[in-house]
Amino acid sequence: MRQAGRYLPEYRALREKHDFLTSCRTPELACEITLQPVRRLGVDAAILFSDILVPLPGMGIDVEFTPGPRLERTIRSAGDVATLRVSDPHESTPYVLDAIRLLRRELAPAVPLIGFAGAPFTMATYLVEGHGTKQFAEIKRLLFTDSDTAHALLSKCAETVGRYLAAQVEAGAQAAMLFDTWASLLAPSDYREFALPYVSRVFADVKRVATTLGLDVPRIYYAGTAGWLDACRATDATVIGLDWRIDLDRARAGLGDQLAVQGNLDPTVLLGSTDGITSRAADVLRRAGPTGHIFNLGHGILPDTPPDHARCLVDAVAELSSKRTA
Ligand code: 1CP
Repeated sequence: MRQAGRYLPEYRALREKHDFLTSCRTPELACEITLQPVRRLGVDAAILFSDILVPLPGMGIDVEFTPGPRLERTIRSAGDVATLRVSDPHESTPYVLDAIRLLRRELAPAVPLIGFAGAPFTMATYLVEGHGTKQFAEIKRLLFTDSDTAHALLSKCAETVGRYLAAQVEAGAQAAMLFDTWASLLAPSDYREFALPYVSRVFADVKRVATTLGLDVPRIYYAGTAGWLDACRATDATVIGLDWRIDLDRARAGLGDQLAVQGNLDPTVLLGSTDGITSRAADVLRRAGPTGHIFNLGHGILPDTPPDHARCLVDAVAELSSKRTA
């Protein structure tokens, strides 16, 4: 999940001088912010500093962050969908690809770089709602009253996101992660109709480009927690990211043994005592079993997290997992 951000004084210091979008659009700044948690926490992997909504201006919709996203206009009709472009990442987001190339030079070879994008359904949710929401009334209204327009919108999102994530792999990202934060609000049958086929399309693009390059790039699908978790087997992901609302042993029972899992510590645990952090981390590791698990928080780190507590977690996971494999 997000490992950079406001909980780090060095992030706040940079953000005093540069706004969020400027930080995303300037390869040197995006590179520096990506490296901040790697240096301070000693994590095993880096996640590119950017946002899932960075490709929207290329599709024809401006966005500002206050700090949550606000879109210049919404997409709610067939006519609106017709105004959206399928963007070429080399033209619309060259700075993301430059940041990746820069990071591959700056990161130690043992620290892989995770590239990411928003999954089509989650992107479509922002396009229809225009901002973050708790109700999701407009996106659901579109799905249930005009499913043809919803599919046309999801197709454009899938094509844009597929090209975007595949271009990140071409530029040097060593894993490709899709965030489908809002798909968990769908009933299983709606998930199968409106989200799953478009996730598969994006991962097909990633797989094709990786195969052409002779690379085996993990495809990580962040599903949060959802009633349709077993359907994730059909997404063509190789890893499923989970939040904390499901125990990993139970999640595995639904996912089968072909998929690795990622997650699933509640980030709020980092606000508590260091003893509590260590014992919760041990519980996640115990339920995950000895292989096929990438330890991670179940969602983004909270702004008032003490950086020392994040470091304590990384150290505890390193120690507990070295004991486990010893
Ligand atoms: O390590 C990192 O910092 C990675 C960078 C990263 C990622 C992976 C950011 C930076 N955002 C994201 C993903 C993201 N963005 C998701 C999927 C994961 C999740 O569920 O959180 C979503 C839904 C967004 C949309 C978004 N952008 C939100 C969510 C809330 C809402 O109102 O809908 C927010 C707050 C943003 C802005 C943003 N993105 C990233 C940061 C550090 C921030 C805060 C901006 C700031 O510091 O001013």
